[in-house]
Amino acid sequence: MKIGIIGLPNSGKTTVFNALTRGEAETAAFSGGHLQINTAVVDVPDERVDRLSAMYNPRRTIYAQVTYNDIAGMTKGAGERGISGPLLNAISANDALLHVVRAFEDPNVPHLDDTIDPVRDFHALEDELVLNDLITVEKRLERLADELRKQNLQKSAREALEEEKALLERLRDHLEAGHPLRELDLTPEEEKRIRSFSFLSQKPMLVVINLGDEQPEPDLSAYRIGKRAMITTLRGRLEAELAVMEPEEAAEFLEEFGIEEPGLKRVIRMSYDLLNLKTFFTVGEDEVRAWTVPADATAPEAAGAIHSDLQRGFIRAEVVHYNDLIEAGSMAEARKRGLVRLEGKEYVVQDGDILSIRFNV
Ligand SMILES: Nc1nc2c(ncn2[C@@H]2O[C@H](COP(=O)(O)OP(=O)(O)O)[C@@H](O)[C@H]2O)c(=O)[nH]1
Ligand SMILES: [Mg+2]
Repeated sequence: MKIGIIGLPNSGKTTVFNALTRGEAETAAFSGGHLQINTAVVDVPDERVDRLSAMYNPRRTIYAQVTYNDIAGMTKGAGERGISGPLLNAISANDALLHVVRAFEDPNVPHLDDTIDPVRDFHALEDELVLNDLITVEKRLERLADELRKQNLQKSAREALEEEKALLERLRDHLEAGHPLRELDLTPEEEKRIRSFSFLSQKPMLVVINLGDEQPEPDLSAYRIGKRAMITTLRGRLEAELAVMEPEEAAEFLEEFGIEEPGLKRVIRMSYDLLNLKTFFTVGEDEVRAWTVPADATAPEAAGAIHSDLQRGFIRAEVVHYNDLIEAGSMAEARKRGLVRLEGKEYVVQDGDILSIRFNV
């Protein structure tokens, strides 16, 4: 699972990246427009894993993970010409986007437009994504028109082209109205048809408003946030400093600024939830572990996430839901109460299921 951090220059992308990853990548007040990427893998905070780990006291505890890519090089106006190839590839390689928007004031950090206006900046970058996709769609529609003018087309080939044309025209109308593609409901077949285009505005997005250290929480209703998008705030610089402190020092710091809990946990959790995946767990003395699977995964597919042998030789899954296990207090008690079930190949795994796979290879 990869999340690309995008935003205008000096919005605080690298700072937010450092906060999320406890990293120390170089930030710069005068970063050039060139492409540069920082990458780090981060554990997704999950109190269910914490509690399971406390219950089993295993040798290893493994959380779900996400990869953050801090992608520099996005500028205003890029969409008019189409975003450059390497930058486009760097952004489209992600499953979701985290869009950092500058709200902090600092005369030492220049802004392209001189004034600080996060609502303007958010919509400017969103427009770039939409415009970039629109250019891609229009290019493809021109090609399709050329193809369809050919006389000697087979009937089936013509039908396929006509179908693609109809779909792309729908996308074009949506984009021309200024809406990102993530807000358009598509069937799984339609999704598949357009997957290879890697449309930027189709990716789920978390908008992070980057606040100054003591800036009050802004009104978020001024931002147009549609389907498959979420918005939150983060005190980027403060969180980045906090992220690399020793626990004692961090506690003092939190108290000084009147913060209950670091915001980075919330942001990591939100960016993971955005991907619309499910988490299941495996437990034991050796290892307590969170696994990530697509929302419609069946028990054998979940087994396959652990090891391909487990999917190939899948017989049954022993399933107890996390909530049931916690309520029962132990696996033995959950069994006694009949909360541990055997499920077959058709079973669709639920978020929070604890699985034990029976297999034979
Ligand atoms: N005052 C203040 N400065 C910040 C904040 N976040 C980032 N900066 C500064 O803004 C400059 C650009 O930040 P950076 O993370 O490199 O931005 P990027 O170009 O989007 O990666 C750096 O000098 C940061 O220290 C913040 O919340 N408050
Ligand atoms: Mg940067």
